[in-house]
Amino acid sequence: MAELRALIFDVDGTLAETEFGHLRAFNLTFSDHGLAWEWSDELYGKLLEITGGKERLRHYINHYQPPMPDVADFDEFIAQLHRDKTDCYRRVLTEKPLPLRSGVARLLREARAANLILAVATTTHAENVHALLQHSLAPDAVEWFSVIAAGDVVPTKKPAPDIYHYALEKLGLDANQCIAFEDSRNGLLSAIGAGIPTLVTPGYYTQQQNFAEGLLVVDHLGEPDAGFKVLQGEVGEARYVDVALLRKLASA
Ligand code: XBP
Ligand code: MG
Repeated sequence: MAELRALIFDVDGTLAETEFGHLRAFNLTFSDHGLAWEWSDELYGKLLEITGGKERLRHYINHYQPPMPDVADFDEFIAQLHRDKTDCYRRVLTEKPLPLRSGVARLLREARAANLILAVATTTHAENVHALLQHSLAPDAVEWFSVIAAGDVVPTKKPAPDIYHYALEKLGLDANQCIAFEDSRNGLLSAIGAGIPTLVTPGYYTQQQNFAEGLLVVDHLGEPDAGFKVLQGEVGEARYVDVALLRKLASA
């Protein structure tokens, strides 16, 4: 690998367990629209196979055939539901900020201090990323990131590599100058599809998935006083993910 220049982060499940907030926002929106739909935690775990909120709604309607209102324009129905869900999700994040996962804030601060470039590559809407960064990290945290590649800027969502190709192009870097951070198989496939070595921190909905292609798999990034558990890969003496470990992994 070349010299490490940038860290590219997935958002949902990687920076925080945001899917709890997304699920709440979907269900509140269904209820606001008078829809007798309620996604359980178990069903949501299955629906997460489909990345992207609009795509997930469409899949749910097509495969689970819930009671449907009379809609003149199906695409517009999905689009409106999703716009309202995005507004609701941002309210959820603002009213009760979600905690970031262990080690995330520390590593982002260390990476900035070490002059590594920070970027985001996510399936979710950019406004959702901004809300999470502002409320859960720091008021100016959006500015910490040189590139926020999000949502519908590419035609095909993860596991397609498009969003990572887009981020690399905006960064002006090669894949081997970066490390990606993901929590799901779909995310891992997307990042490695673009050639980017990927560190995986599986989360609540993704811990049973296969991460064989990961550069390193740990239960979380960890803190000096609460280290990670290594699930796959070699870390030497390291007990948490820091810039030194990332540089070592990058040069191996
Ligand atoms: C995250 C997702 C997202 C969110 C919903 O996948 O699948 O779709 O659940 O986001 P990843 P939107 O972490 O792999 O990017 O409703 O804003 O689409
Ligand atoms: Mg994710």
